[in-house]
Amino acid sequence: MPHQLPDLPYAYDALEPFLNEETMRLHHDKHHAGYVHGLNEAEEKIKAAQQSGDFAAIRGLCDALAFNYSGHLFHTLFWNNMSPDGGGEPEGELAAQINKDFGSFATFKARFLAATNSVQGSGWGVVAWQPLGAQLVILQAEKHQNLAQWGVTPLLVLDVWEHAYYLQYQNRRPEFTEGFFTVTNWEDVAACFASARK
Ligand code: MN3
Repeated sequence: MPHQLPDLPYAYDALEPFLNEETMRLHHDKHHAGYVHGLNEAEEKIKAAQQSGDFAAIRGLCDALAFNYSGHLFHTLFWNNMSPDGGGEPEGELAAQINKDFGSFATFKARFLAATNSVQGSGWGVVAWQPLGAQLVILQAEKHQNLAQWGVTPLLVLDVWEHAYYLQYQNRRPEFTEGFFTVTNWEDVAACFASARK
């Protein structure tokens, strides 16, 4: 079964004014769809190379696989991390973990924004659960796959590729990333957090 593009969990214009319909349509229907297509294509080519015994070809194909798989995963998470009913602050165990690892929600937010705003070129800000340290970690991803840590589970991701914001915000990345907190779906992040710790 090839990978499939999931529908957005809300209407294309549901996140306005933070993100307009045109940005969301292009981002989901063209960019995310492109990663799904690239992922399926890479998997097919790897399967064909395995069957023909051309193992030397697989090294290059794995670059495409890592890039497109990570792009598909992050976009799927990103759509669910936002909601027209989002915003505010996390509650419950997620809030307690944030306070434990970062001291306060304000410090967490400031660190996440600093990390995300300083991604070099195209990439993501990432909040992940790191099981070995039993802690939340703030990471950057360059492109989708670089700078990852093995074994961590991403819970919250913020896309700062220019396609995510340039139509509306041009070069004002910090305005876009600050606005993300008006739609953050903390219930979804908390559900991902609970699932990651099982
Ligand atoms: Mn994107």
